[in-house]
Order: sequence, then structure tokens, then C-alpha cells
Amino acid sequence: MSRLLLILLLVFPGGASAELDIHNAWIKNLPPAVPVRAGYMTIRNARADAISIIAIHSDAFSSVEIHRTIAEDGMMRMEAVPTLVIEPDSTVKLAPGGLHLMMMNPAEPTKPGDVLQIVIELDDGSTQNLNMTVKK
Ligand SMILES: [Cu+2]
Repeated sequence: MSRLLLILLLVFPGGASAELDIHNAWIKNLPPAVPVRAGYMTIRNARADAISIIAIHSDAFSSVEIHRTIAEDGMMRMEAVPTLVIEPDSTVKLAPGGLHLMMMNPAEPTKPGDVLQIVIELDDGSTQNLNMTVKK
């Protein structure tokens, strides 16, 4: 590694990528027979520009989508959100009954306490790894 690069890494530990501050990232545990899990988190964009999540993937699931829950004619249904925009200086919550990650086909049965990693792709081309804890 060049000396300049090393210095840059020390001075700018996050690099120049558009990183989101993500807290309370967790996955609701379900019995092995259920082929999906829902994931929740609080996402903060402290920057002056909007950041969009354009894709999420994980070795622990066959696919991960962002969904929103909408009430229509008294029925609740879910709809995919292909791009989740987090406006500048704002916070988006994924929580039960609202926005959530829909995580398909766990590679292994999940249990409370498991930590599963996902990779979040942002619209600036950067990626962000996130550990999510499985909870009851
Ligand atoms: Cu869903």
C-alpha cells in the first residue's frame, strides 16, 4: 500500500463514499417452515445530499427486497420499493407495519442471536455492509 493511500485512509476512515448511519438493524425470527423473514432498521442520512439504496443482497438469503405496507380497501398489502431515497439530513425507519426488508429463503434456519450480514448498494456506486441481529 502506498504511503499516500495509507494517510488518506487514516484521515478519511470512511473514504469518500456516501455512508448511511444505520441503527437497530434486526430480523424478526420465524419458524424454519416459513420461507421469508422481515428486517427492520433506522437509517440516517446526515449528509447534505440525498442518498438512495438501489439494491440489497446477502449470502444468507436468496434475495432481499425493500417493501412498503399499504392499506387498500381495508386490506393490508405489500409492494416492492425498488429505490429507497433517504433525503438529506433525514431519517427513514423500517418498522413493523411499514417499510421493511423482505428477505427470501434463508440459507440456514435462523434463531434469535444470529448475526446475518447484508450488503447495501447505494446510488453513488458504493456499498455498505450491515450486520443484522435475529430477534424473537
Ligand atoms: Cu414484504
